[in-house]
Amino acid sequence: MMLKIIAGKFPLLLFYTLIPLAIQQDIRSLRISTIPNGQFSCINTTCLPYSTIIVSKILYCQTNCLANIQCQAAHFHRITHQCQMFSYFTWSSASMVPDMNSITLVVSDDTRVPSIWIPNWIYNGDGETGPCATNYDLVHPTGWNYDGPITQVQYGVSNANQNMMTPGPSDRGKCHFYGFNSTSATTMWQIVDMTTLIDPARINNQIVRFNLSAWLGGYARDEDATGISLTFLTQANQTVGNTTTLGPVSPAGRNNVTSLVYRQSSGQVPIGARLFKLLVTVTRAAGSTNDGDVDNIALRFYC
Ligand SMILES: [Ca+2]
Ligand SMILES: [Ca+2]
Repeated sequence: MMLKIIAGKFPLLLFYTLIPLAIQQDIRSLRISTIPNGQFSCINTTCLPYSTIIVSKILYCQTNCLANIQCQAAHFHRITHQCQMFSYFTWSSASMVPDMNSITLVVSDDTRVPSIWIPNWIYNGDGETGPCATNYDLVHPTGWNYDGPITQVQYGVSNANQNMMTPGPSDRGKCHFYGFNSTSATTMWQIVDMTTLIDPARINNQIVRFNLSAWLGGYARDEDATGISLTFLTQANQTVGNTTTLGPVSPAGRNNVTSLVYRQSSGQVPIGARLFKLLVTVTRAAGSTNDGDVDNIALRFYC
C-alpha cells in the first residue's frame, strides 16, 4: 500500500498523516496530481460538486478528499478557501479553465496511466528570470532566442508603457517584455522537445491536449501590437497540424487603454508532433518606439 503526491510542494508530515487513512479504508494505492492555476469544467455533462467545505489551506482540501472514497477530484480556491469535491472526473470529459486563484486536485490509483500536467513549458515566460531593464535600455530576454531589440523591462520604466497600476495580470511580478526601439517587428522564440517528459505514443493516440495563454497589450491608441504563435514540429522539424495564435491585440481590443489583456487557446497536440515552437512577434506600426507588450506566457499540457 502506498500513497504518493506527485506534484506540488507539501510537507513531509502529510505523507505520514495520510497513510492511516489509506490503511483504514483499505483503499488502493493513490496519487494526487495538483494542477496549479486551473479549474476543470465538464465538457458534456453537468459537473457539480457533491460537497463544498471551507478550509484554511489546500492541505486540508487534499486530506478531506483523500479521506472520502467518493472523491475523485477537488478544486481549491485560494481567495474563498472553498474546497469543492467531485465524485466524477475523467480527463477525457473535462477541460481545464485557467484561473490563477484555483488549484485542481485529481485522485487516481497507481494502476492508471499517470496524467500529464507540467505547470509551464515556457522558460521565463513571465520575464522574471534574469535581468530586466530598469531604464529605457536594451536587455534581451533571458532564455529566449531573439531577433531584434525585444527587451525584458521592469514595470514602471518611463517610455516602456506598462506599470504596476495599468490593467493586467495581478501576478505580473516586476518585469515584462516589449518591443523597445525596433523599426519594424522584433521576435523571440523557444523550440522545445516535448518527448523529454511526454511519451510520443500518448501524442499519437491523440490524448494529449495543450493550453496556451498570455497577457498581450500595448500603449493607448498606438497600433503596435504583440502576437504569439504555437507550431508543432515533427522529429525532422517539419510543421505538423495547425498553428495556434493569440493576438495580436489591437488598440480596440484593449479599449484604447494602456494595458495587458488575457488571451488563451486550447487544442489537441497533433499526431506526429515531437517538438513545439513558441514564437512571440512584437510589431511596430506607429510612432518612434515599438510599444507592443507581453507577460505571463504559459503553455501547459494535459490529458
Ligand atoms: Ca512578469
Ligand atoms: Ca509606437
